[in-house]
Amino acid sequence: VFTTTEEEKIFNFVDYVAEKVIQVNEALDDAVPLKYPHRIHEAMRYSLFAGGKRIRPLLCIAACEAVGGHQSTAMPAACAVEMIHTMSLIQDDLPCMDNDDLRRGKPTNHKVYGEDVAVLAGDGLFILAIEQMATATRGVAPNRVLAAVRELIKAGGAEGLVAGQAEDLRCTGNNQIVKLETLEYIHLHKTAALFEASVVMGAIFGGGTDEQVEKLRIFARKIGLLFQVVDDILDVTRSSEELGKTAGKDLAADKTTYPKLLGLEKAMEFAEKLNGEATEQLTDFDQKKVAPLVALADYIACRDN
Ligand code: GRG
Repeated sequence: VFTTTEEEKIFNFVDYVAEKVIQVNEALDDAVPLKYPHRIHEAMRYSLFAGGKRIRPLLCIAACEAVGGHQSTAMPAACAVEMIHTMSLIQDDLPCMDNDDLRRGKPTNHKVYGEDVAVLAGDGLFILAIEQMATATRGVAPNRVLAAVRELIKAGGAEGLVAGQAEDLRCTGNNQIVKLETLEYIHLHKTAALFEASVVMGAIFGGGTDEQVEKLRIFARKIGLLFQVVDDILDVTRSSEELGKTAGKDLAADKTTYPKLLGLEKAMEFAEKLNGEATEQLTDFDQKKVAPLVALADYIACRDN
């Protein structure tokens, strides 16, 4: 929605996302060119351009802008976080992990390139992400670059994604029902950690104060958890929608979910509470500048895929 002058422009989320996704895709295209050896770079690009929603880069850019920064300073971090996300999906799909044939409706990386190349493609993306952060960032004080690199590494490693995945694997199978605290631990590490790194890195590169960075950190953790609670709710609602059309396969049958532990209504209330607590962190910010973050939180709360 637009009015006459640029100042009066009302925030339009759809246009914002469309524009930023194009810019992120261009930056990723530049960051991961198809070069020698071709097969490994092709495999890296295959998963990177397989239709991801780009939520983490969008959060990174929106956080940078929320503290008054320009997106160009956050773009290397936005690309880096998408590379780490992509590598984690490639690894998650491997036969030794979830053994999935499809991701985003397309054959998984190892189905197309073989397990050996898929592992290397993941490794290549992980290392390139760190290189991006260290070399592509322009005009940012070295202590900020270092702080951001630390955030990303922490989110990826055994205090983040790796910890969440390890705990998830430990709790999977044999129809185990895990405790609420364990479920929360898994989601905070598998999902919220990278949301947190995305937002915190954006705020660091945007020149945010320590206080702003910490508020945005809490915001990101809340919406990271919210993302998973909504995912669990969608599993249930999609399953019951499918009941009419198919034999009624329960999409969430073999895993513990928030609706399973809390009931659907309480899970929905929890999602609402998380969204409220997240946006509460943004009250002291310039409301025009945080509009994209607020809209992203609402999108995460209300998404249907
Ligand atoms: C980082 C060294 C290292 C290892 C990775 C395999 C692994 C360890 C972690 C798995 C992490 C994982 C699969 C988390 C799930 C995260 C998640 C919520 C995925 C879906 O995110 P969307 O919906 O995905 O943003 P799109 O498809 O839009 O990109």
